[in-house]
Amino acid sequence: MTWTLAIGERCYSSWSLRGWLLFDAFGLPVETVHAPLYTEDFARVLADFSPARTVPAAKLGDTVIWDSLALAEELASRHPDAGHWPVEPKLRAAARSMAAEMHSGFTALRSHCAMNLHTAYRDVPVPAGVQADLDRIERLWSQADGWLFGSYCAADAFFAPVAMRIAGHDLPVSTQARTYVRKHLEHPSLRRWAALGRATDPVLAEYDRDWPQTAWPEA
Ligand SMILES: N[C@@H](CCC(=O)N[C@@H](CS)C(=O)NCC(=O)O)C(=O)O
Repeated sequence: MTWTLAIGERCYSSWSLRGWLLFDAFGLPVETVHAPLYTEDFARVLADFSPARTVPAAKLGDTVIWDSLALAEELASRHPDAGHWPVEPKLRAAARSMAAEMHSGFTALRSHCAMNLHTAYRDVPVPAGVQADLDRIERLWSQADGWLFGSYCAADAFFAPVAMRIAGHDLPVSTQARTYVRKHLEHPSLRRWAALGRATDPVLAEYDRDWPQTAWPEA
């Protein structure tokens, strides 16, 4: 039996990207069903994933997981060798903390700079709240030597859409943070997700901004 994952539009749904990476980047098979954001079909698709009301929502038989952090933990429990968390307890605790902090925070950055894999912007203003979020992200990423904890883990999957926000808005970050963003741009799962999204997603006007547009950074 294979997991089914309800996702929104790949170019825009950052939580869907996290959920899908928790399968694809860890070698776990998953089938996707599309729940189109901002349409009546969204609720119709999610009716099969009750009581989920957001994407991602995962289903295996009559088991449903309707939150990305719960998905990370449940997949890690069910597939202990997949590598969702570092094995070393101190690193594992830090990785879980990072994923949880991302899951519950960075609201200024998230609301100012939506993930948009169709369109990249430049000369984006950086209000104080967004700068504070970037400062915190720099602090958390400062230990990264390659991926955050050596091998790609769930904390990296949680920060993948943050990296896409920084890349797609050309936000001012350190050279080290840029290197980490580039690792995400080059990750095979991320590249496949972005290519599929760009090929199949409509451009959603809700995500248009007045900032000057630029080419999406090449991986
Ligand atoms: N806490 C949830 C957040 C999921 C979420 O907010 N997903 C958005 C799409 S990126 C959604 O489904 N929005 C539709 C809605 O809220 O009606 C998680 O971690 O999975």
